[in-house]
Parts: sequence; C-alpha cells; structure tokens
Amino acid sequence: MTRILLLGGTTEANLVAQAIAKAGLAGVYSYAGRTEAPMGQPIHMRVGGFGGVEGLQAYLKAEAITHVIDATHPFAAQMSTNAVAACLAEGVPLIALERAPWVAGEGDQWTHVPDIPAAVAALAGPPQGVFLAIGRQHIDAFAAQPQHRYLLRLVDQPTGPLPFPAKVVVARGPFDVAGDTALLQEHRIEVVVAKNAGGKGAVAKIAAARALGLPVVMIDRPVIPPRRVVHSVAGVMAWLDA
Ligand code: 3Y8
Ligand code: NAP
Repeated sequence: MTRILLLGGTTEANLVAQAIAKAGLAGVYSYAGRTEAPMGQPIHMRVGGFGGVEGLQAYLKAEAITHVIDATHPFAAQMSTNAVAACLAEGVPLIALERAPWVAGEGDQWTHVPDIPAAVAALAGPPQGVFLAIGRQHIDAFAAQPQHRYLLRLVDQPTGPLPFPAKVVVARGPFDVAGDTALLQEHRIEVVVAKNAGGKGAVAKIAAARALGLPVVMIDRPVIPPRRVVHSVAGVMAWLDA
C-alpha cells in the first residue's frame, strides 16, 4: 500500500500533488506553515514542522509512509537535509524534484554571491533603489545597509515593524515579466536582489531586470546532501511506479 509524503510549498510540488491525485495514490502534502493561507491541494494536507529529524522519523513511522518526495524550494535546505537523514534512518525511499538554476544570458548583469550576508555586503555603497525579492525570513540582515531605498515583496502583510523603512508590495507569485517590469520602473529600482530559485514562478523579476538593463545580486543555492534527484513530474511518477 503506497503512502506518499510530499514535502511541498512550490509550483512543482503542486503539480506532483495533481499527478498523485490523478493516479489515485494515497498522499499527504506537507507545508511548513510559513504563510497565512497556503493554497489548497487535491490530496490531504498537513501544516507545520515535524520537529527536526527525530520528529520526521516519528511521522514516517506513525503514518506508515512508503515514499517521500522532496519538492521543496532549493533554499529550503534544512527541510531537505532533514529528509535525507530521516529517510536513511527509517529506510524509506526518498526522491527530490529539483528545478535547474537560472543561468545568466545575453544582457544579464549578475553578481553571484554565496549567501544572504554576502548579498548584504554586495550592497555597500551610495544609496540606490533596491528590490529585495527574497521573502520575509531574511530581511533583517539588510538593516546593515540602511542607506538604500528598499522595495520589499512579501506573501503576507508584515505582522510587526520592519527593520528599516521600506515600501512593501504584498503579492503571491507566480509573477509575470510585464508586471515586474512596471513594478521596477514605478519604484525607480536600480538593483534587484534575488535567490537563484530556478523555475518559472520567480523568474519574472530577472527577465524584467535584463529588459531594463539593471544589475542583479544573485544568491546561489545552499548545498544539500546527496540524494536521488529528478527534474520533472514524470520522473517522480516513473520512480513511484518502479
Ligand atoms: C509557504 C505556498 C504556487 C506556488 C507559488 C515557486 C514559485 C510563487 C516565487 C519574488 C520571489 C520567495 C518566496 C517565492 C516564490 C512561488 C510559489 C514561490 C519567492 C508560497 C507558499 C509558501 C511560501 C513560502 C515563502 C517563503 C519565501 C518564499 C516568497 C502558499 C507562496 C521570496 C522565494 O513570508 C514568509 O515567511 C515567506 C517565506 C519561504 C522565502 C523567504 O525566505 O521568505 N516562499 N511561498 C510554504 C510552506 O508553508 O511550506 O502559501 O501557497 C509558494 C511559492 N512561492 O504555484 O502556488 O514555486 O518558487 N516564495 C524565492 O524564490 O526567492 C518570491 O517576490 O519575486
Ligand atoms: P527550511 O529553512 O529548509 O526549513 C526550516 C524548518 O521548517 C524545517 O526544519 C521544518 O521544520 C520546517 N519545514 C520546512 N519546509 C517544510 C514542509 N514543506 N513541511 C513541513 N515542515 C517544513 O524551509 P524554508 O526555506 O523556510 O521553506 C519553508 C517552506 O516554504 C517550504 O515548504 C518551501 O518549499 C517553501 N518555500 C521556500 C522558499 C524559500 O525561499 N526558502 C521559496 C518558496 C517556497 P522541522 O525541523 O520542525 O520539521
């Protein structure tokens, strides 16, 4: 009896959930609970952390999970690392659905940085219009460069005060190039800070920056322990069949 745990929170995970439902397989879609109203799914949902590796191991046992699919975001490194450890410990097969990173093309002016602190350091210098499109969890670090005029894009309205004055756009992607181009122009943005998420949901701002000839501070992905990886929903379903 197949019982799937799908670690979600991304466009790709939503597509896998649809494929699982279509195949009539039993599965649970797992959200961390980062947003106020996560999207509904065609399979059972659970929301919230498991409680580290031990908590995830206990969940795998209690729910008699037979397969784990990690379709989380490339920057959800802790979740992915925990999944590798818990599945190894419990002997539950694990597969990761990864999206290819974006690669700089003609007209792109990217500065690659390895992490958030390096992105903050890259913003040293005279005041500029900066588009911080990296979500809410890492905004505080940019208070070290208070000289800029910041535009933030968040999924939910900020609950508390922001660590520095900033304009906030509350929007849930996926985003489109025309909308992001207009946004960058309207707010006189001079540099875009982005995570190398890959995929289509967050790429609009990168294409908009290219169109407007703006530089991008591109945060490269964190390292995740080795695991079995596929790059398509079909690859996940073929693995499940096998
Ligand atoms: C809770 C689920 C879909 C899936 C939508 C994708 C695309 C749009 C683009 C920008 C970049 C950012 C952020 C982003 C994108 C998709 C996808 C993607 C980037 C939701 C969702 C959850 C989250 C969590 C949220 C993080 C934040 C990151 C915003 C749902 C909408 C910046 C990543 O407020 C917070 O604490 C938000 C936290 C983790 C990164 C961060 O560190 O702040 N995603 N995003 C998931 C959970 O609880 O498990 O609410 O329905 C999903 C999506 N966000 O088709 O519906 O697949 O990547 N998400 C980044 O890429 O840099 C926005 O603004 O241009
Ligand atoms: P993270 O830093 O890797 O994980 C931190 C902790 O959050 C994990 O240890 C786990 O808690 C919990 N967690 C994360 N993802 C979970 C999931 N899908 N189901 C249950 N618990 C989860 O994760 P993150 O970067 O905050 O990402 C959180 C969620 O947002 C993920 O679903 C991810 O796919 C989605 N997302 C993230 C980004 C991003 O930029 N980081 C972008 C788009 C979507 P326990 O240790 O208690 O189990």
